[in-house]
Amino acid sequence: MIFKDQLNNYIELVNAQLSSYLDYEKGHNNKLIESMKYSLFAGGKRLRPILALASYDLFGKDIHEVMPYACALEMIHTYSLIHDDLPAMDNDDYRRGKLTNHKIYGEGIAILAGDGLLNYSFEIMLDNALKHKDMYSHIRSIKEIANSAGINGMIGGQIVDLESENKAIKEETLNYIHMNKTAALITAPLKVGAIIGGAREEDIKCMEEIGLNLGLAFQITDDILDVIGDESKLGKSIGSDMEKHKSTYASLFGIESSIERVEELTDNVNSLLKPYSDKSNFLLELSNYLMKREF
Ligand code: GRG
Repeated sequence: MIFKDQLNNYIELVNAQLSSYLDYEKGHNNKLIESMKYSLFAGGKRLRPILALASYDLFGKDIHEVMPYACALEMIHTYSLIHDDLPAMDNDDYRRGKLTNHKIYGEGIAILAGDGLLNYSFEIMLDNALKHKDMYSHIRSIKEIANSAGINGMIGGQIVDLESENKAIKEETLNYIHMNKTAALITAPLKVGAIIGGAREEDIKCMEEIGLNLGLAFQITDDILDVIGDESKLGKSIGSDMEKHKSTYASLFGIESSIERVEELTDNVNSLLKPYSDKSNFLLELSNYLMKREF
């Protein structure tokens, strides 16, 4: 299958599954479900679930096995964006060109929508794990996802990012922020796809390496786009990263070195995927595509 077809195929699968998870009867929690759906279907790229599905496809046979984890990762990602946009954090009025959750539903509901998505993601994963007599790979995957989203992952990176605002920071601190705030939740889907697909330990390790390189390259590209401008960022309001003077790769090392670093990291991803030959073509194209932000 050619890349774009495969990409759309993955996106459709994920969207259908997410819709079914949020297909609730009308009830007392109507507003909450509506606000969770608002952000979940506000135009995200579905990068994290796509990575889980693509990694699974390298090793496993029935993609539905990994779907609960792919969808849970998107829910966790969406919760983090809802909370990140709140006045207490980045105070953004727009995301993906649309009003942010709290601008539509108010801060209280936006906080609960984020909390709801986070908790529901674990409910979905554990429900799925309980359907299997041999739960090892499922519990291992859930732990992987909890780690990547928690204090030793995304939240750990976010707190250091918050504390570093308006300060000069060292390269080591910036790396910590990027590896935890961004790369952790990009690495988890690649690892989980391999774990659920029944991959060997060395392949799981390789997927982890790919995720760390890809995640860092993804964040540096984001930093570069923040400086050189990009249409998708036009919706950002007062309080965005630039106005708060957050140190980024681009501000610390300049655009040229940042681009070189992204190329270096993308080359690493390409080399790590080589042993998987044709089967890894999708991931190969995806990583090159991501760096050019054509996706
Ligand atoms: C508030 C708990 C909490 C965590 C915040 C993820 C995060 C940590 C903040 C979001 C802001 C940000 C710039 C994060 C870096 C990672 C990143 C570039 C996220 C955007 O991911 P995409 O491009 O988003 O995959 P879409 O819109 O496609 O879903």
